[in-house]
Amino acid sequence: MSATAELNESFETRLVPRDDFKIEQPLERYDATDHAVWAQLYARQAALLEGRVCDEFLAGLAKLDLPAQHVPSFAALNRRLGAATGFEIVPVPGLVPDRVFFEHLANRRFPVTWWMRRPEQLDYLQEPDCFHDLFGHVPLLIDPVFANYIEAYGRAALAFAHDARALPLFARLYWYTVEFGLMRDASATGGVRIYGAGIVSSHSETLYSLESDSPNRLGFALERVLRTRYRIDTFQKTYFVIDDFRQLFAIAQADFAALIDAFADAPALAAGEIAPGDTVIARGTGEGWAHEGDV
Ligand code: HBI
Ligand code: FE
Repeated sequence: MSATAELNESFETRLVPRDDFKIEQPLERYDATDHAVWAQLYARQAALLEGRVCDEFLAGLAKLDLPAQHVPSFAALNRRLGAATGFEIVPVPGLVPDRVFFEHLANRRFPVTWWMRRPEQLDYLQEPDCFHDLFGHVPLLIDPVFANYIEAYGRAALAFAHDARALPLFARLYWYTVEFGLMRDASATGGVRIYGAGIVSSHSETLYSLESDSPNRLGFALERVLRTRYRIDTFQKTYFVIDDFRQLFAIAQADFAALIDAFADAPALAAGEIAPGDTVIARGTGEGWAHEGDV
């Protein structure tokens, strides 16, 4: 084998995932476009989030000291994250199998996709990229109560990883909290702030989730959320609003065996539906909603 081929091979093997899908972050693979996309997204979200995102996120962002101008080195962030809550960023090639994902969370490891979206995907992409995973998720892992929720969620989901009926329920809980959650805040315009990473990492959904008349905003109720389908291709039709992160941590201590037995085989609610017993903070107009396509 030539020296070049050998070099290429050792380079490529670092991107081949192990059983836990962990790779090494290939820092030298980021080009000027990747860094420019990071810088553009970072500047746009940092300017937008003040007054719109929960205080814990901004505190975490400051403590993490994310670089504004270039894609961060995960190793540098891990020193600050580890010191705060013992969480560790694990570089991965992209979406990982559910069981692998839950195993990481249960052990206070958070999988972060290494690659950056292209400039033509600034506003929208369906799969997680490095900006979504890092900017969206990692600042809250600095918060001790939220970090405990993520671990507890991972443990609970892992305990039912053998039960195919359980997965849709755990996926809905993750979706409507970690990805698209809102939090009450009497001091905020409209009385709520964002905390879900799918919103925090999206300019347009930040504005839509807080300011649009279209979506429902409902008080969080665990049994309700476990029964509610969601959208992966458009803005959410419904957002669930928590009081604070202590409420989330308490939710993760629920009797999931009983909840799975009660709800796994029951018909689910459509993403935009309002049901008897809901705490309606805002009833959405439904304007612009696609009718088909709930997951
Ligand atoms: N993998 N990298 C990555 N990120 C996720 O958010 C993710 C995943 N694999 C599975 C998964 N999420 C789902 O199991 C949860 O959303 C429930
Ligand atoms: Fe995410």
